[in-house]
Amino acid sequence: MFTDVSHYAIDTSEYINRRNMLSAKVGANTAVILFAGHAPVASLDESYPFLANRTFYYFCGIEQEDSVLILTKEGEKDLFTPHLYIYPREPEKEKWTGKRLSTEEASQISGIKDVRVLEQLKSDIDDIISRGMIIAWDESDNSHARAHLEHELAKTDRFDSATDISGSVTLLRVIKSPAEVDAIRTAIRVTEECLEVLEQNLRPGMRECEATAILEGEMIKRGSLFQSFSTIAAGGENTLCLHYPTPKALIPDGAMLQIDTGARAGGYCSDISRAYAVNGKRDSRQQALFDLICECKKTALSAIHPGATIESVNNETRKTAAAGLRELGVISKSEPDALAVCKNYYWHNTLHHMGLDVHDVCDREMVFVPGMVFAVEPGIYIPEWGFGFRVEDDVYLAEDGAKYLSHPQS
Ligand SMILES: [Mn+2]
Repeated sequence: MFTDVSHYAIDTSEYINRRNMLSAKVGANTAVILFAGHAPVASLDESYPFLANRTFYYFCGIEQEDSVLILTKEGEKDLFTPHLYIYPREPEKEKWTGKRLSTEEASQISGIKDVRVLEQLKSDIDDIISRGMIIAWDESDNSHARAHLEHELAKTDRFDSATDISGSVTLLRVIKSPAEVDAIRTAIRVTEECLEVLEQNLRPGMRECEATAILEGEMIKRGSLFQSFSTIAAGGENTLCLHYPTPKALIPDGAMLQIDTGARAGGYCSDISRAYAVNGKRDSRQQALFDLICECKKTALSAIHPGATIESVNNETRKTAAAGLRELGVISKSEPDALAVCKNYYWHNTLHHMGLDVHDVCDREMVFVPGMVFAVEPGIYIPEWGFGFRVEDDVYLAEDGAKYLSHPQS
């Protein structure tokens, strides 16, 4: 039996909690307006797949195009009154694009009693503006819908009072609740099952995209129709391209295969990178680099503690990388500034926050506190050797330090 996440969902009480937590950070007489957004057009009548704006989703759990969430805080009230706007059921349209949520279903998912049809949105927003309420929105949302509201608001005298809530939202989203950690753990379990299938099918001469197909096929089979991002599969020298976009090459005997992939569960991401010897046995250089990267991961894990920052973890990990590269002779023993030269081999950050977005919202200066979840991915790339890679695992920050959520590769 494998893990099936096709119906994995976070409990409604989570969304209610989150709205209540946000209401404590917003002043009186305010209307927070958040948009699900619309799938971008690829060409003519073909669109890219739709994924709701993650901040919108965070506060209501609705994954349906063009939906809008308005949270109003009127008079002396402490808590928001939430209003959700969705398309009405339309059997003719649903013949083409599938079943839409009924107001009852949307209400059940989100815990919002007041679910209205989108036709009402414009007059409701006009009413909010005419009552002199402060408009609050997420300025990191680049959707057409928000641009349109900005345009409309610019015609009134209310524009200058509009406030950005993205900072407050970030403070909520970076701390994961137990239910969120459970969703992430489930997404990781799916990814690990799929990686196991891939490992059983690795063989010299296979094409990179066959690895992609195995992983993404196995994820879809388990109900992760959406992955955290497009899987990266790069063999041999192609491992020197971090976001290698054209996995068409054959992977020769003796080469390494870099995999960077992640399933979703309940909208939550996982993000795991593995470095495989395609013939099942690492040669001495491959093994040496693998060992060094694992050493870097150990350093990173002990550097991730309450009070640390992205920068402090980067600095500690780079020291381990620089010392190891000198040991391997990649950086000359006579080099006076191994740390500076290490930048030629250590190209990217060691870690990033992970949640509803794979590179989750954060403030880079933010000091780590318990409850944060990170993908930790030290990577070393050695053009002189013709390959490089990263090994990535996901961790949870507890009071007493970082704990693995995934099972590290050995
Ligand atoms: Mn990552």
